Amino acid sequence: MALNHTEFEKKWQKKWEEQGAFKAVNGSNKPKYYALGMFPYPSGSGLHLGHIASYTPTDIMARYKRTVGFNVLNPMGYDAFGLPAEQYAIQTGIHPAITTEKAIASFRNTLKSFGFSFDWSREISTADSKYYKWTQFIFLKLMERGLAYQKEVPVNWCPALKTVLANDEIIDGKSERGGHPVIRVPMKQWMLKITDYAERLLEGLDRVDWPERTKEGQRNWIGKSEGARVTFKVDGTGESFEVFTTRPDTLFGVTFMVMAPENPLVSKITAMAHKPQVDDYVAATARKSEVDRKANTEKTGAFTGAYAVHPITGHHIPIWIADYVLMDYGTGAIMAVPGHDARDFEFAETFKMPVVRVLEGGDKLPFEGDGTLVNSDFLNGLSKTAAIQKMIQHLESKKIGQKEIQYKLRDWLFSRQRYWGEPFPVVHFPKAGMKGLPVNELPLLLPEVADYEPSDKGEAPLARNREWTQYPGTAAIGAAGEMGVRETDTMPGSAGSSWYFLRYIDPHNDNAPFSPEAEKYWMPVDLYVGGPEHTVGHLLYARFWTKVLFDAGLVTHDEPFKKLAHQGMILGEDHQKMSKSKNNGIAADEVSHKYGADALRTFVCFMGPLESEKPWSTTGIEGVKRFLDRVSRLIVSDDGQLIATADAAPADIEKLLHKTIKKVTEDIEKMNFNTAISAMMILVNELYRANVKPKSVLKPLTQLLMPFAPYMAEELWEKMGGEGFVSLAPWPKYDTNLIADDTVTIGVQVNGKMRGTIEIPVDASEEAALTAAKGVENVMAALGNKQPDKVIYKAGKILNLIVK
Ligand code: ANZ
Repeated sequence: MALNHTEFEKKWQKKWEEQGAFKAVNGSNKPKYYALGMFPYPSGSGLHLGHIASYTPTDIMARYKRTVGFNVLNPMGYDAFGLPAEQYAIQTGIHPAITTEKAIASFRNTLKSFGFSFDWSREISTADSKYYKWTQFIFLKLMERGLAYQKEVPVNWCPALKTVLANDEIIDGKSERGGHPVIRVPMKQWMLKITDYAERLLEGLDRVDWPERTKEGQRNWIGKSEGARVTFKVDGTGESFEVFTTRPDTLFGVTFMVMAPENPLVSKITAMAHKPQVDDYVAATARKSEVDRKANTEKTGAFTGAYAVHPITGHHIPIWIADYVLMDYGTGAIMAVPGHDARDFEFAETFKMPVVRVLEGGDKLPFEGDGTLVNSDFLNGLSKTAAIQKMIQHLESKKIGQKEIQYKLRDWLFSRQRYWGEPFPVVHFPKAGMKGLPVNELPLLLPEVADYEPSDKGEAPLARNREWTQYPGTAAIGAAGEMGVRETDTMPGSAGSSWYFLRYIDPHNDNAPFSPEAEKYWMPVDLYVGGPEHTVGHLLYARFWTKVLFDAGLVTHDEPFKKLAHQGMILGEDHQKMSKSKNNGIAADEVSHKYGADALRTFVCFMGPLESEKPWSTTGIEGVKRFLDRVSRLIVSDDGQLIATADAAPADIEKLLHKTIKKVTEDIEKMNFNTAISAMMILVNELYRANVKPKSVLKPLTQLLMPFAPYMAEELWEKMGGEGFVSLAPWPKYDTNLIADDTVTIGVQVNGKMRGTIEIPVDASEEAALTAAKGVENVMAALGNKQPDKVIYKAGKILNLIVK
């Protein structure tokens, strides 16, 4: 029997809390470190392993940084508005606030049991009016700056569910939940002008330490395209229209034009004889979801009977409509160049349209690569890049077009016809128009309603509390003597989460969302950890709001998250994604009851590199548990007596201790937690082999273990007479003299090309060198994850691996 975790977990939780061990200090002169895990949605189904996998790394960093002299902020809260609580309210009639409060209480308990070193005095909930007061305040700032507006936009409306659905909630034109048909209907919605920030959202990515694929994900989502706008006249009418093209060099290859079916010009230019087909096609398109339209299916379309005039050659070009052209990108119309664009080519094949080559290259058309211009008048002989420049100059000088930059990014649809969200602090007056509430009327509390269900027509539940919606205007807001109607939509879940990291820094401030001093000191977040699924949602919105607050002079940092890391998903033991239907789920609290929070925390780190997917393994956690028990057995006997000794450590053990301190320290700094744990395991094995239990080694070992297994570390530290909390004891230092002499850093080559370095003992065996090299990601990649066919090793000099 080693130490029993159920006995001491509660004890240390209580002590940490009573003594405020993890309180972050505002107004400290120490350097700061702000570690943040993405706050959870407090669902009824409780905390899952993914949460543990995300909060453990931030906690390790927070715990480590405290012991090396930082004032650490490691807060926790709840993203508490959202659909599930509301759905539950619809079914049961229980107010979502009650359900949410219950879920939060359960989350809080579970989170506490894992020993995370959160500063609980800073806990927040986005559904708390003390919090959402400031979400509403920030919305007013957006409104003041012209970044919030209302617009009729086509939304995915599901009549059966009576709600608007996001694109990813629709599969094959049907709702993911229930399989009900979804249609596109125009509805008045709040939009936030994130598109105004497209360029700055791109630029800022160059200044943050984020995983490259996440940055790339945001770049693609923002989707910057450089090209030109070109004007075409419609033959025989006074009308003209513009197209956006990234390939103005191909203007001589245009053989037809295509407009989005929703383009308002379509009805004006369609010839009488073609009206029936065009109308049919427009109606058919309206029934399609955006996802289906973007899917690369068979090309369909209809001819309008109208012709455009080529701005240079004067040729007449037929104008078609087709759903592969989208209304909300560019100008909602394109010039089609089937010779050099695959989609236009397919369309031309389907409708038997001419295809003209204007660039040389490729053995058949369409040819989408680079080449020399042909059949193109004054562009002939130029390269693609040069031709683009020359054409833009030509268009500008003749005033038939200009250089243009387009972004794929769309404005952010910011309203829901729902109950459980922040009410908009906005009133609509018949004459004075739309007005924001004065700040002293915030928070605008969510009113009581008779039922939570949205109506058939998309009318929001709040609209049914008629008394609440009435708002008598005042001179102060420029609507004296008028009766106004409150906005009855609510904000989406992503509102509260777009700034919560700023509230933690000053969570009890009733006069401002946060103080300028707190912002200057604490921001930006030094380490943010969460799932990669937030790449283009939350992470982009949070950056946008931060930039708006920066422009409003409320913050001094315009990028909120300096370093970002994603925890890899924990898979079931069957290597599949955990899911109810596969019944392969692992409940975090069950595991921690059985093996202890320390074992679970250590195991999620030991399973593999932070960012990679890792399958759960019961034998794995048992192994980690055994390791922790082995550590405690070096220090206390089964009946709880101290058995670690005051003897000096043998020289080789002492050396190994210092190497271990170095390795663990460096690994934690790099968030290579699995290798840090291996290093400690080696030290423990050596202690057993040498059959010694010197406190001079075991105390620092306990310190190294503290970020991973904090409860046990406290308990053992106390037994060994350590001073105060091991959680706050200064991190052990290593003696460079003790480790300097016998290790070298040597280069590792794969097929003669340098791929990385390893640090190994001067006299390390070939086998040891090879093992170390396999821990270097670049080397493994160059080996294609295969065994080398030949190994050339010169001890202390170089390791060269040959693969055929
Ligand atoms: C002529 C052309 C020739 C084009 C060629 C491409 C290749 P990205 O890079 O994604 O910005 N386009 C423009 N607006 C569109 C819309 N609303 N719906 C669908 N397609 C649209 O793509 C820009 C290109 O996509 C534009 O350049 C246009 O086709 C098309 F060899 O113009 B291109």
